[in-house]
Amino acid sequence: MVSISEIRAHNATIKKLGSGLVAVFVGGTSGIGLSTAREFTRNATAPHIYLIGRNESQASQIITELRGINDSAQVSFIKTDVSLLKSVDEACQEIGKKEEKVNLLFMTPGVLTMQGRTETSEGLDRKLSLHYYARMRFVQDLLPQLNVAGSSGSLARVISVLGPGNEKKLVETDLDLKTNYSLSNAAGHAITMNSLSLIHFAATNPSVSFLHSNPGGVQTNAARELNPILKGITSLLFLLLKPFPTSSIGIVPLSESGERHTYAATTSLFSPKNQNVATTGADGEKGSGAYRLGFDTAPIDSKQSSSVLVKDYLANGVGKKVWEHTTDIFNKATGSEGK
Ligand SMILES: *[C@@H]1O[C@H](CO)[C@@H](O)[C@H](O)[C@H]1NC(C)=O
Ligand SMILES: *[C@@H]1O[C@H](CO)[C@@H](O)[C@H](O)[C@H]1NC(C)=O
Ligand SMILES: *[C@@H]1O[C@H](CO)[C@@H](O)[C@H](O)[C@H]1NC(C)=O
Ligand SMILES: CC(=O)N[C@H]1CO[C@H](CO)[C@@H](O)[C@@H]1O
Repeated sequence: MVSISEIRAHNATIKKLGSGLVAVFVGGTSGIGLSTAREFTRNATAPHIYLIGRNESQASQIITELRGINDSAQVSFIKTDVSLLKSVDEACQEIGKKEEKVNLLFMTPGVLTMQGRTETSEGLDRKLSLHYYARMRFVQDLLPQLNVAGSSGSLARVISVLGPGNEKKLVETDLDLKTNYSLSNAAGHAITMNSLSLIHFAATNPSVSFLHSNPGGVQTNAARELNPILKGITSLLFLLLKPFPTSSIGIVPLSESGERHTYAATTSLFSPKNQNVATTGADGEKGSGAYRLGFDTAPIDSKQSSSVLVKDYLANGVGKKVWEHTTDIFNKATGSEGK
């Protein structure tokens, strides 16, 4: 467990990373994305913040708020539905026109829905796309800019906030769950494939680090797409759990989650050169900067069953198979492998 005092002490030193850090927040107009954007803006000097999401009126309030927090910040909003890979490409092209380097790609888009498989116009389940395919497309598209940052010795980091520690066995013959769809399969596939593909990216981009972070139980409005009864139950559950210390049950208040993720986004502890097998918990590849973090902002134990599963999948070629599948999906949806 990284203590909150340690986290705050570190966050007060972010200005040492230099002025003009470029940070892209996908899903940054609500929940953990917004909370992290706030804390990052508070402590960075003249950062360029990009918020990518759908809600323009919400975004304009947030831009005003972030500029109020630090008027040296440049804040831009790119309005798009990121469940479509073609829209991801367009958003990244827009960023690429303005920025030579990207220091941080922070991804939280998602929905908490009880609906079954719901296809986008590109033939992907919307939830699986938001949780996995679209996120990996952002990474792929912004790799040139991330590598410019990393190879000059600056911060270069990707964080996908989902659920390491909860990796599950994959239906290997149906990775995009065309026929084997269930909510539990969709959750498991998104989580396991995030871990495997981030490790894949880390192995081929040695100056960039790739973090898969489990936020623990954080109350966000991802429940907005749930039906009212479930929404009530979710709220009640959070209310009941509130009195317990966060360390015992993994419930992290939203603002603290922002502080924790700002720390994860900027600490040198998770830079590629500090990587070793013991701290990643799953990545057998020495020299790559892939990390799976628990709700306490510490790497997940390598002996945990989920870590063992990831390690086995890497050793048995399943990681490679998942990446080939992902590239195939990219090609079908966009007609190109990306930059
Ligand atoms: C940075 O972060 C620390 C801890 O979260 C906070 O106390 C401080 O006011 C922030 N702002 C600046 C400009 O450092
Ligand atoms: C967009 O944001 C505004 C302001 O926060 C909110 O009132 C509205 O419900 C949001 N719209 C959607 C579709 O989420
Ligand atoms: C996946 O779906 C196919 C076809 O519906 C079925 O035959 C198979 O048993 C399922 N596999 C798993 C692992 O559930
Ligand atoms: C941490 C940091 O750089 N904060 C800045 C926020 O904006 C004001 C006004 O431009 C700067 O003076 C601060 O340094």
